[in-house]
Amino acid sequence: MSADTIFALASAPGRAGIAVIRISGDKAGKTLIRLGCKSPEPRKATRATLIDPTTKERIDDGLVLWFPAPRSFTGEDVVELHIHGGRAVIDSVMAALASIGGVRPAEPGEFTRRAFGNDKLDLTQAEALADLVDAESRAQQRQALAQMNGALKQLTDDWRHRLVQSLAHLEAVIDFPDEDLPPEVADRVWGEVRDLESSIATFLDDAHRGERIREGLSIAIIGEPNAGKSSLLNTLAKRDAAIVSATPGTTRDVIEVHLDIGGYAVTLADTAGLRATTDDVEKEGVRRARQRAQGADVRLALFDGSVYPTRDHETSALIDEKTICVVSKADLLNQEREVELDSANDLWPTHFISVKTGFGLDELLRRLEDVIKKKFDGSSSVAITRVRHRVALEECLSALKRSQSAALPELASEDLRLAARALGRITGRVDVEEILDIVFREFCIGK
Ligand SMILES: Nc1nc2c(ncn2[C@@H]2O[C@H](COP(=O)(O)OP(=O)(O)OP(=O)(O)O)[C@@H](O)[C@H]2O)c(=O)[nH]1
Ligand SMILES: [Mg+2]
Repeated sequence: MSADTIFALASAPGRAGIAVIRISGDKAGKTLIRLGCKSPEPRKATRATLIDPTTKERIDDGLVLWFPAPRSFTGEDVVELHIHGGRAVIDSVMAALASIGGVRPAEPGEFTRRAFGNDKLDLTQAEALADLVDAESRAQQRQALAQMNGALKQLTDDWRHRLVQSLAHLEAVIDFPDEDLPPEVADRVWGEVRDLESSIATFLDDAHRGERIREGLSIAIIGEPNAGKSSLLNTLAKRDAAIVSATPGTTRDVIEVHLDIGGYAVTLADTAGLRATTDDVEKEGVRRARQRAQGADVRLALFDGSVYPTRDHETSALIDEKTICVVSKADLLNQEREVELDSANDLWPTHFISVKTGFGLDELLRRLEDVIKKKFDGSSSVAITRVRHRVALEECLSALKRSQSAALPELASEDLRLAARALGRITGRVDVEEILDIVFREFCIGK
């Protein structure tokens, strides 16, 4: 059992109806006594008056929950205090707790780290917990919940189990060459290794869907100066995030807003108008615009409707299969929209919009939704959600490949051992210390 008992505000700081303070460690029960609470029944909400241990003054009237070890989130004795969410109440309860010997405020992620230490969850589940707390879209929420329920853990544990078995069989062949081992043992080992190799390769070939859902899809608006990019961003974001003006070359920096489109988190970026310029600041803006366009999952190429059907070459040159072409200022169009299709290039144009009248905006959003859904088609409930997982799986895969062409059985078995170790790192079974800090650093205090 850990030396210190820790406590932290588990709910968000700031004025609220209720605040929750969590206490974990072997002195958790003692803190209750010091606060004047009679030993409550385990796992039952109990009404209690909290008393300052030094002044004996009443500090709040609230609810107390008592989770004796090991049936608690951390696996240690845990107390939850549900108190009134005012600054003075929270401060006085925290001060009272801090005055008790052997009890101290928790570090970020310390509760979850203790839960991991007591085998209450593995690393992928701890990561999923952080993701669930951060989830902003339904897709992020669904993905985090599946991972928290152990989807990725089960898959990697299963692979690792099969790998360790094959390794054991291979070692038996090496160690007991003269024994009566059935001749097909080695064949079975290599059959299993090939199977694992193809399962892991297929799982890795996922177009980074899980990471995309977690981090959010990136959409960049590009186009010539004055095309109406910033106006479109503001309209989709429903706020004045970017400066709009009739002066071409207004936007210089990349301006990002976060949106939910069809249940998926999206980062929409407004960029500087693309044109050749001698202004150093604008030049840098154009460089950033191009860079952003390059890295985006989807591009919205915006063409100025006031000069339609003329279109600028800088933007046209960037049209590819990831691009949706849009003509702005449809309210100013002096041509019939029927001429919209230029037979020379069927990518051009697709959508007519006006942020002034709202024309075509719903349709554009629907189109974006379709594109995003198509990208995530085939997402299964198990996903690679972090680079850490991907790196480990890639290491595993190359060790499996190496093992099959190893010159000696001893070298092959060493490769299989490395492959199993790489899988073990995903759930935190091996080489744990080096990755623990990375994982738990993502947490805020009280989680
Ligand atoms: N009539 C009309 N004017 C529009 C529409 N959209 C944008 N504008 C106007 O077009 C001008 C340029 O708009 P911005 O959104 O600043 O254009 P931008 O592409 O961000 O321009 P830069 O940042 O300079 O590259 C502004 O005067 C807007 O009011 C529209 O749908 N209809
Ligand atoms: Mg702009």
